[in-house]
Amino acid sequence: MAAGDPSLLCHPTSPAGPGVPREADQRSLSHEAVTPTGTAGIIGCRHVSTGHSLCVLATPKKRQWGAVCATADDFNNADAANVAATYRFDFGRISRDRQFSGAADSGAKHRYEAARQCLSHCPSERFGFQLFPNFVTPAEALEVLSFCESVSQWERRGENTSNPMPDTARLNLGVTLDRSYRPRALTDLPPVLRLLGDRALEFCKARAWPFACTAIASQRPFDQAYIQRYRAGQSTDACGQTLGFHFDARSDFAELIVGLSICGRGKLLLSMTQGAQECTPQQATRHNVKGVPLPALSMYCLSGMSRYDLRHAVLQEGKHERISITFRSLARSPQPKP
Ligand SMILES: O=C(O)CCC(=O)C(=O)O
Repeated sequence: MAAGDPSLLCHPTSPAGPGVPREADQRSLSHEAVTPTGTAGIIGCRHVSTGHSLCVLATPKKRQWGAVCATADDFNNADAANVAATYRFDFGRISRDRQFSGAADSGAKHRYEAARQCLSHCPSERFGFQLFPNFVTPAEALEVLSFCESVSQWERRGENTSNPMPDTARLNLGVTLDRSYRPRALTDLPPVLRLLGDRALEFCKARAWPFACTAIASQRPFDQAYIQRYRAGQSTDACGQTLGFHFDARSDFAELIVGLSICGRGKLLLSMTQGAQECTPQQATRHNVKGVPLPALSMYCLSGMSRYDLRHAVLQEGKHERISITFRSLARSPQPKP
Protein backbone atom coordinates (compact mmCIF):
# COMPACT_ATOMS: atom_id res chain seq x y z
CA MET A 1 0.00 0.00 0.00
CA ALA A 2 1.45 3.34 -1.03
CA ALA A 3 2.46 5.98 1.46
CA GLY A 4 -0.23 8.60 1.84
CA ASP A 5 -3.01 6.15 1.04
CA PRO A 6 -6.06 7.85 2.52
CA SER A 7 -7.37 4.49 3.74
CA LEU A 8 -4.68 4.65 6.41
CA LEU A 9 -6.16 7.76 7.88
CA CYS A 10 -8.61 7.43 10.68
CA HIS A 11 -11.13 10.08 9.76
CA PRO A 12 -13.70 11.26 12.29
CA THR A 13 -16.50 10.56 9.86
CA SER A 14 -15.31 7.06 8.93
CA PRO A 15 -15.27 3.97 11.15
CA ALA A 16 -11.75 3.26 12.37
CA GLY A 17 -11.95 -0.33 11.17
CA PRO A 18 -12.48 -3.81 12.53
CA GLY A 19 -10.71 -4.58 15.76
CA VAL A 20 -10.90 -1.09 17.24
CA PRO A 21 -12.57 -1.20 20.64
CA ARG A 22 -16.12 0.08 20.68
CA GLU A 23 -15.24 3.07 22.84
CA ALA A 24 -13.15 4.38 19.98
CA ASP A 25 -16.37 5.19 18.16
CA GLN A 26 -17.04 7.80 20.82
CA ARG A 27 -13.66 9.45 20.43
CA SER A 28 -12.60 12.31 18.27
CA LEU A 29 -9.31 12.49 16.43
CA SER A 30 -6.52 14.57 17.88
CA HIS A 31 -3.87 13.47 15.44
CA GLU A 32 -3.61 11.64 12.15
CA ALA A 33 -0.63 9.76 10.87
CA VAL A 34 0.32 7.63 7.91
CA THR A 35 3.49 5.61 7.86
CA PRO A 36 5.83 6.41 4.99
CA THR A 37 6.90 2.78 4.94
CA GLY A 38 3.34 1.55 4.80
CA THR A 39 4.02 -1.08 7.43
CA ALA A 40 2.25 0.26 10.46
CA GLY A 41 0.79 3.50 11.59
CA ILE A 42 -0.20 4.95 14.87
CA ILE A 43 -3.20 7.12 15.27
CA GLY A 44 -4.06 8.97 18.41
CA CYS A 45 -7.65 9.53 19.30
CA ARG A 46 -8.78 11.65 22.21
CA HIS A 47 -11.93 10.99 24.15
CA VAL A 48 -14.14 14.04 23.84
CA SER A 49 -15.32 14.27 27.41
CA THR A 50 -12.53 12.71 29.49
CA GLY A 51 -9.55 13.86 27.40
CA HIS A 52 -8.06 10.36 27.67
CA SER A 53 -6.17 9.19 24.63
CA LEU A 54 -6.08 5.99 22.66
CA CYS A 55 -3.29 5.09 20.29
CA VAL A 56 -4.34 2.69 17.58
CA LEU A 57 -1.84 0.65 15.63
CA ALA A 58 -2.82 0.23 12.03
CA THR A 59 -1.31 -2.60 10.04
CA PRO A 60 -2.29 -1.55 6.54
CA LYS A 61 -1.21 -4.69 4.69
CA LYS A 62 -3.52 -6.84 6.75
CA ARG A 63 -5.97 -3.98 7.27
CA GLN A 64 -6.12 -4.90 10.91
CA TRP A 65 -6.42 -2.43 13.68
CA GLY A 66 -5.87 -2.91 17.34
CA ALA A 67 -5.33 -0.80 20.40
CA VAL A 68 -1.65 -0.89 21.39
CA CYS A 69 -1.73 1.66 24.13
CA ALA A 70 -4.57 3.41 25.73
CA THR A 71 -2.44 5.59 27.90
CA ALA A 72 0.42 7.24 26.01
CA ASP A 73 -0.76 10.70 27.01
CA ASP A 74 -1.91 9.47 30.40
CA PHE A 75 1.69 8.74 31.40
CA ASN A 76 2.12 12.04 33.18
CA ASN A 77 4.89 13.85 35.05
CA ALA A 78 3.99 12.25 38.38
CA ASP A 79 4.17 8.79 36.77
CA ALA A 80 7.53 9.59 35.21
CA ALA A 81 8.99 10.75 38.54
CA ASN A 82 7.53 7.67 40.22
CA VAL A 83 8.98 5.23 37.68
CA ALA A 84 12.42 6.90 37.71
CA ALA A 85 12.57 6.83 41.52
CA THR A 86 11.33 3.25 41.79
CA TYR A 87 13.41 1.54 39.16
CA ARG A 88 16.59 3.64 39.18
CA PHE A 89 19.23 1.35 37.72
CA ASP A 90 17.13 -1.73 37.15
CA PHE A 91 14.52 -0.90 34.59
CA GLY A 92 14.50 -4.58 33.61
CA ARG A 93 12.39 -5.02 36.73
CA ILE A 94 9.55 -3.23 34.97
CA SER A 95 8.95 -6.33 32.90
CA ARG A 96 9.78 -8.75 35.72
CA ASP A 97 8.14 -7.01 38.66
CA ARG A 98 4.49 -7.93 38.54
CA GLN A 99 3.84 -6.30 41.88
CA PHE A 100 5.60 -3.02 41.08
CA SER A 101 6.66 -3.21 44.70
CA GLY A 102 7.71 -0.05 46.41
CA ALA A 103 5.84 2.23 44.08
CA ALA A 104 3.09 4.46 45.36
CA ASP A 105 1.09 3.98 42.19
CA SER A 106 1.20 0.67 40.37
CA GLY A 107 -0.65 2.26 37.46
CA ALA A 108 2.45 4.32 36.72
CA LYS A 109 4.31 1.19 35.62
CA HIS A 110 1.57 0.17 33.23
CA ARG A 111 1.19 3.66 31.83
CA TYR A 112 4.96 3.79 31.32
CA GLU A 113 4.97 0.43 29.55
CA ALA A 114 2.24 1.69 27.25
CA ALA A 115 3.92 5.04 26.67
CA ARG A 116 7.22 3.55 25.59
CA GLN A 117 5.44 1.65 22.81
CA CYS A 118 4.16 4.99 21.51
CA LEU A 119 7.25 7.08 22.06
CA SER A 120 6.70 9.25 19.01
CA HIS A 121 3.64 10.63 20.78
CA CYS A 122 5.30 11.40 24.11
CA PRO A 123 7.35 14.43 25.15
CA SER A 124 10.95 13.25 25.42
CA GLU A 125 11.48 15.40 28.56
CA ARG A 126 9.28 12.95 30.46
CA PHE A 127 11.84 10.25 29.71
CA GLY A 128 14.63 12.38 31.21
CA PHE A 129 15.83 13.74 27.85
CA GLN A 130 16.43 17.47 27.45
CA LEU A 131 17.61 19.52 24.47
CA PHE A 132 19.08 23.02 24.71
CA PRO A 133 19.45 24.75 21.32
CA ASN A 134 22.38 27.17 20.93
CA PHE A 135 24.12 26.07 24.09
CA VAL A 136 27.53 26.05 22.38
CA THR A 137 28.77 29.48 21.34
CA PRO A 138 30.21 29.89 17.81
CA ALA A 139 33.56 30.78 19.42
CA GLU A 140 33.56 27.51 21.39
CA ALA A 141 32.64 25.54 18.28
CA LEU A 142 35.52 27.11 16.35
CA GLU A 143 37.95 26.23 19.14
CA VAL A 144 36.77 22.63 19.11
CA LEU A 145 37.07 22.49 15.32
CA SER A 146 40.66 23.76 15.40
CA PHE A 147 41.41 21.18 18.08
CA CYS A 148 39.92 18.48 15.81
CA GLU A 149 42.09 19.67 12.92
CA SER A 150 45.19 19.37 15.10
CA VAL A 151 44.49 15.71 15.84
CA SER A 152 45.65 12.91 13.59
CA GLN A 153 44.92 9.75 15.58
CA TRP A 154 41.20 9.34 14.78
CA GLU A 155 39.95 5.83 15.30
CA ARG A 156 37.80 4.54 12.44
CA ARG A 157 35.80 1.57 13.53
CA GLY A 158 34.44 -0.91 11.01
CA GLU A 159 36.45 0.44 8.08
CA ASN A 160 37.35 -3.01 6.87
CA THR A 161 33.80 -4.26 6.78
CA SER A 162 31.62 -4.47 3.67
CA ASN A 163 29.49 -1.61 4.98
CA PRO A 164 29.63 1.11 2.30
CA MET A 165 29.42 3.78 4.98
CA PRO A 166 31.77 2.55 7.72
CA ASP A 167 31.40 3.65 11.27
CA THR A 168 32.11 7.15 12.48
CA ALA A 169 35.61 8.46 13.21
CA ARG A 170 36.14 8.73 16.95
CA LEU A 171 38.53 10.27 19.40
CA ASN A 172 38.42 9.25 23.02
CA LEU A 173 39.88 11.67 25.56
CA GLY A 174 40.12 11.78 29.34
CA VAL A 175 39.85 8.08 30.09
CA THR A 176 41.41 5.06 28.49
CA LEU A 177 39.01 2.33 27.38
CA ASP A 178 39.45 -1.40 27.09
CA ARG A 179 38.33 -3.43 24.06
CA SER A 180 34.75 -3.49 25.34
CA TYR A 181 34.76 0.31 25.66
CA ARG A 182 34.86 0.12 29.45
CA PRO A 183 36.90 2.84 31.18
CA ARG A 184 40.22 1.79 32.63
CA ALA A 185 42.23 4.83 33.69
CA LEU A 186 42.03 8.61 33.81
CA THR A 187 44.06 11.02 31.72
CA ASP A 188 43.83 14.83 31.45
CA LEU A 189 41.26 16.41 29.16
CA PRO A 190 42.62 19.04 26.75
CA PRO A 191 41.83 22.51 28.22
CA VAL A 192 39.32 23.44 25.48
CA LEU A 193 37.23 20.36 26.29
CA ARG A 194 37.70 20.63 30.06
CA LEU A 195 36.30 24.20 29.99
CA LEU A 196 33.38 23.28 27.74
CA GLY A 197 32.52 20.19 29.79
CA ASP A 198 32.68 22.13 33.05
CA ARG A 199 30.40 24.83 31.67
CA ALA A 200 27.90 22.22 30.43
CA LEU A 201 27.83 20.43 33.77
CA GLU A 202 27.46 23.65 35.75
CA PHE A 203 24.54 24.63 33.50
CA CYS A 204 22.90 21.23 34.06
CA LYS A 205 23.43 21.23 37.80
CA ALA A 206 21.61 24.55 38.07
CA ARG A 207 18.49 22.98 36.55
CA ALA A 208 15.82 20.67 37.94
CA TRP A 209 15.87 17.02 36.82
CA PRO A 210 12.48 15.77 37.97
CA PHE A 211 12.74 12.53 36.00
CA ALA A 212 16.31 11.61 36.90
CA CYS A 213 17.20 8.54 38.95
CA THR A 214 20.05 10.08 40.97
CA ALA A 215 21.00 13.53 42.29
CA ILE A 216 22.43 15.22 39.20
CA ALA A 217 23.61 18.14 41.36
CA SER A 218 26.19 15.88 43.01
CA GLN A 219 27.60 14.35 39.83
CA ARG A 220 31.42 14.49 39.62
CA PRO A 221 33.03 16.55 36.82
CA PHE A 222 33.05 15.12 33.32
CA ASP A 223 36.06 12.82 32.95
CA GLN A 224 35.58 11.71 29.38
CA ALA A 225 35.10 13.61 26.13
CA TYR A 226 34.27 11.39 23.17
CA ILE A 227 34.41 13.20 19.84
CA GLN A 228 32.70 11.65 16.84
CA ARG A 229 32.63 12.71 13.20
CA TYR A 230 29.76 11.60 10.97
CA ARG A 231 30.37 12.02 7.26
CA ALA A 232 27.48 13.21 5.09
CA GLY A 233 25.94 10.94 2.43
CA GLN A 234 27.16 11.22 -1.15
CA SER A 235 23.94 12.74 -2.50
CA THR A 236 21.37 15.00 -0.89
CA ASP A 237 18.90 12.19 -0.17
CA ALA A 238 21.56 9.62 0.81
CA CYS A 239 21.93 8.71 4.42
CA GLY A 240 25.12 9.83 6.12
CA GLN A 241 27.00 7.91 8.78
CA THR A 242 25.05 6.53 11.68
CA LEU A 243 25.60 5.27 15.19
CA GLY A 244 23.45 2.22 16.00
CA PHE A 245 21.17 1.76 19.01
CA HIS A 246 23.08 1.35 22.26
CA PHE A 247 23.22 2.25 25.95
CA ASP A 248 26.18 4.19 27.30
CA ALA A 249 27.77 1.90 29.93
CA ARG A 250 25.24 2.06 32.73
CA SER A 251 27.38 1.08 35.68
CA ASP A 252 30.69 2.65 34.63
CA PHE A 253 29.42 6.17 34.04
CA ALA A 254 27.25 8.47 36.15
CA GLU A 255 23.70 9.18 35.15
CA LEU A 256 23.86 12.49 33.29
CA ILE A 257 25.42 12.25 29.85
CA VAL A 258 25.68 15.33 27.71
CA GLY A 259 26.06 15.52 23.93
CA LEU A 260 27.15 18.70 22.17
CA SER A 261 26.58 19.13 18.42
CA ILE A 262 29.53 21.20 17.28
CA CYS A 263 28.73 21.38 13.56
CA GLY A 264 26.42 19.76 11.03
CA ARG A 265 23.10 18.34 12.04
CA GLY A 266 21.63 15.00 12.95
CA LYS A 267 18.79 13.22 14.64
CA LEU A 268 18.86 11.28 17.88
CA LEU A 269 16.49 8.31 18.10
CA LEU A 270 15.25 6.89 21.38
CA SER A 271 13.63 3.48 21.47
CA MET A 272 13.12 0.22 23.32
CA THR A 273 14.99 -1.97 20.85
CA GLN A 274 15.61 -5.67 21.31
CA GLY A 275 19.37 -5.60 21.67
CA ALA A 276 21.79 -3.35 19.80
CA GLN A 277 20.60 -2.51 16.28
CA GLU A 278 21.76 -0.50 13.30
CA CYS A 279 19.72 2.63 12.74
CA THR A 280 18.19 3.89 9.52
CA PRO A 281 16.20 7.02 8.62
CA GLN A 282 13.08 4.81 8.25
CA GLN A 283 13.27 3.93 11.94
CA ALA A 284 12.78 7.58 12.84
CA THR A 285 9.22 7.34 11.47
CA ARG A 286 8.13 4.43 13.66
CA HIS A 287 5.59 4.91 16.40
CA ASN A 288 7.85 3.31 19.02
CA VAL A 289 10.81 5.55 18.17
CA LYS A 290 11.21 9.14 19.29
CA GLY A 291 13.30 11.14 16.83
CA VAL A 292 14.77 14.40 18.12
CA PRO A 293 16.51 16.79 15.69
CA LEU A 294 19.99 17.80 16.85
CA PRO A 295 20.85 21.18 15.32
CA ALA A 296 24.42 22.52 15.29
CA LEU A 297 25.43 24.16 18.59
CA SER A 298 22.74 22.37 20.58
CA MET A 299 23.24 20.32 23.73
CA TYR A 300 21.20 17.27 24.65
CA CYS A 301 21.16 15.51 27.99
CA LEU A 302 20.30 11.91 28.80
CA SER A 303 19.04 11.05 32.27
CA GLY A 304 16.38 8.80 33.77
CA MET A 305 14.62 6.46 31.35
CA SER A 306 16.36 7.92 28.28
CA ARG A 307 19.67 6.98 29.89
CA TYR A 308 18.91 3.65 31.53
CA ASP A 309 15.87 2.12 29.87
CA LEU A 310 15.73 3.29 26.23
CA ARG A 311 18.56 2.81 23.76
CA HIS A 312 19.67 5.74 21.64
CA ALA A 313 21.07 5.99 18.12
CA VAL A 314 22.21 8.86 15.90
CA LEU A 315 21.73 9.68 12.21
CA GLN A 316 23.76 12.28 10.36
CA GLU A 317 21.51 14.57 8.30
CA GLY A 318 22.15 17.25 5.69
CA LYS A 319 25.07 18.05 3.42
CA HIS A 320 27.73 18.69 6.04
CA GLU A 321 29.79 16.51 8.30
CA ARG A 322 28.44 16.37 11.85
CA ILE A 323 30.87 16.56 14.77
CA SER A 324 29.69 15.83 18.29
CA ILE A 325 31.25 15.58 21.73
CA THR A 326 29.80 13.27 24.36
CA PHE A 327 30.77 14.12 27.94
CA ARG A 328 30.60 11.47 30.65
CA SER A 329 31.63 11.28 34.33
CA LEU A 330 32.91 8.04 35.82
CA ALA A 331 30.39 6.60 38.27
CA ARG A 332 33.06 6.32 40.98
CA SER A 333 36.29 8.19 41.57
CA PRO A 334 39.10 6.15 40.12
CA GLN A 335 40.98 4.19 42.82
CA PRO A 336 44.78 4.45 42.77
CA LYS A 337 46.36 1.11 41.84
CA PRO A 338 48.09 -0.54 44.84
O1 LIG B 1 26.94 11.84 18.26
C1 LIG B 1 26.20 11.95 19.23
O2 LIG B 1 25.70 13.01 19.55
C2 LIG B 1 25.86 10.74 20.06
C3 LIG B 1 27.00 9.93 20.51
C4 LIG B 1 26.63 8.75 21.36
O3 LIG B 1 25.51 8.34 21.41
C5 LIG B 1 27.66 8.10 22.14
O4 LIG B 1 28.83 8.50 22.07
O5 LIG B 1 27.34 7.16 22.86
